[in-house]
Amino acid sequence: MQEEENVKPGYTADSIKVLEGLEAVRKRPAMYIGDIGERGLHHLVQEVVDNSIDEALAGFCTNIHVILHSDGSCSVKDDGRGIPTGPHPVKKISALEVVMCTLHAGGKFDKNTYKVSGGLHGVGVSCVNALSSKLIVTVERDGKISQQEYAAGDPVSSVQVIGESTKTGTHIRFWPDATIFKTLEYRFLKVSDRLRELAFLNPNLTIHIEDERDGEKEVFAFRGGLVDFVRYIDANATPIMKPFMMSATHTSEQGVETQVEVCLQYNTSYSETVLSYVNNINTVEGGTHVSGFRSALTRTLNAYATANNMMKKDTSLSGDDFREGLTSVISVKVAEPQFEGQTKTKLGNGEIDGIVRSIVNEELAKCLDQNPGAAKHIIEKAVQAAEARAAARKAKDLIRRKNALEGMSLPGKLADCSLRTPEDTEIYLVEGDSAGGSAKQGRDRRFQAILPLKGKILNVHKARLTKVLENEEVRTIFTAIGAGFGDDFDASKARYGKIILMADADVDGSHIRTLLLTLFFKHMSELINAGKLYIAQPPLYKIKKGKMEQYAYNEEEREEIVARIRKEKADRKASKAKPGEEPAEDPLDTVEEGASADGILISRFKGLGEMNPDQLWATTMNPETRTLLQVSIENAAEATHIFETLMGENVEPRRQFIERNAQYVKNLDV
Ligand code: 0RA
Repeated sequence: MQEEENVKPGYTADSIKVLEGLEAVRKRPAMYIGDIGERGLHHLVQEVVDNSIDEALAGFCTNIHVILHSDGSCSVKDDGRGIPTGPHPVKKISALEVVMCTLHAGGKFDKNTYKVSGGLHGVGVSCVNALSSKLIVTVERDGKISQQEYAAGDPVSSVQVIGESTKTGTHIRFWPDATIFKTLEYRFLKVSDRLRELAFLNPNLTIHIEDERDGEKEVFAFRGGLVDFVRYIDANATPIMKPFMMSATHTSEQGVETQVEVCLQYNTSYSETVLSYVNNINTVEGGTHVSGFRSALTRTLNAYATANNMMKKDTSLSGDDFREGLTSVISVKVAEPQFEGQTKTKLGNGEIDGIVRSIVNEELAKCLDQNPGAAKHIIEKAVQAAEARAAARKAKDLIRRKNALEGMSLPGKLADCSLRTPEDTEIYLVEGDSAGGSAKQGRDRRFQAILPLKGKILNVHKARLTKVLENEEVRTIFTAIGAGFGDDFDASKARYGKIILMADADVDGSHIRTLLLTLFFKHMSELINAGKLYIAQPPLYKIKKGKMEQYAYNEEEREEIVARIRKEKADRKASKAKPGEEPAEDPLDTVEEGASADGILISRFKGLGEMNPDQLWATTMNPETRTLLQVSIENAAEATHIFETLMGENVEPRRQFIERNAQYVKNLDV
């Protein structure tokens, strides 16, 4: 602990500053962890796990145990070196207390041991402490077991030695503060998806997760690293080769190391999946590591094809030709990553482009030479892609020309809104002509546009871009949104601020929703990342009692409403039961046909078409009263795996997936 940049001398003055620091986190939590909803809550686990991962990256930790406890707390235990517990040279108090109670003190005492560290989260475990009503840290180190407890970031006691141990490690258990978070409920899948991803990216680690609430458990250990990752993503694809694994470490003249790992595989599909990571963070917006990989891929494959006389003379294959059916994972460990872009998930370091490019050029050439069979399949596939692309260009030109001819004409069946400012407007993609009709009548035409879709749209997962663009329904969607397609797609050109998918709550509806989600995920993911894609939530039930009509969006709400009506009725009875007086007619007394004994009629909405325009407006379209689900890609790796399972070629894994996840995808039928 030589560095003092985080801990300035002067005990009294500094301890005041420390207090201020954590107070600031409690005052403005969103500034540190993004938000105070479900995302922020999960960010806390992420932050503690990241610290353990840092220990693993430094080479000292191989096991991490995460437990979601029944009392709402969460614990993370690792077998790293343990947070130092001795007295801090300057502050005199235990270093453990400094780490836990000082903003950004984290693991930065000893910079040299941390070659890399997760850059995006990295707010420090002290933030987790500040936002927990209670936190207990237990450290095994130097033969002792030490422990300290905190409340809202303040120590409740000094560091206590509670026993002896020959092991080392850190165990942090925290209780998220109910006065800060809007929800305290952890979601097993959300935590485990991220832990699985971390286990793929760090092959020496074994990560355990256990949910004490229902006993669910998982152990993630992928000694094959990125090779296992690529196989997982492509679990339901049909590969045309074994994965190519490339890895090397670059050392600069100043001795700064950059570790590059890339794994790729081609399958029989036409779509591309590239997942990229910098220091274990998913770089959704790509960056210099991805561009370096792309240029190396194009260059090396072209060079190989030319050298082996696999192409016509004087032709060359483009980058796009090598993207069809490609699944790849790029993981780099960078000493000082610069994150850019809208969501700070784009790597900006210029030097990484060249580093990745030269490593992939060299390593890929080796893979190709050692696997001539696979190389042949790749080149053949790219040649086919080039031919298809030439055809696609014609189809695209056709649409462009058509658009130009008809003066950028919009689809005939689009009922557009009158406002022209995208940020104020929304478009509903509505399943079926009859629901489309109701929506057109029920909408507020100033800012709501309606595009009715008829029947099932193309499964874009199985089709090549040419086919996608030939599909009338899909083309209509692209045209109405107006942000272009393929390489020319630009989310900022979208004609509407919100794109809302509205489909029935039945089997057909969920099929259409899945097809539409696939289309957006594969071809308009920028719109999802910009938070512009939504799913409308029509009610499931209508509860009728006399002249009163109410809507429920789930079973729980339905029961609440029924209970309330019964109570109101009972109250009314009690208040008006004056002796000798004939009771006035209670609107709640009229008995409906098909109603239960107490006159409450519950009907289940089967489709949007069952609602008249006013009902549709009141329940599903009026911004004042509706609920919209915002679509987000929380975990790109998992999303890809799931889409592959749901939309891919093989039926059996899809059946297995639906069976296993029946509780989560109740309405999903594909
Ligand atoms: C500060 C310094 C050192 C390690 C750590 C913190 C550390 C923090 C966490 C949080 C969770 N698990 C952790 N493991 C370690 C370096 C210690 C040394 O030099 O021995």
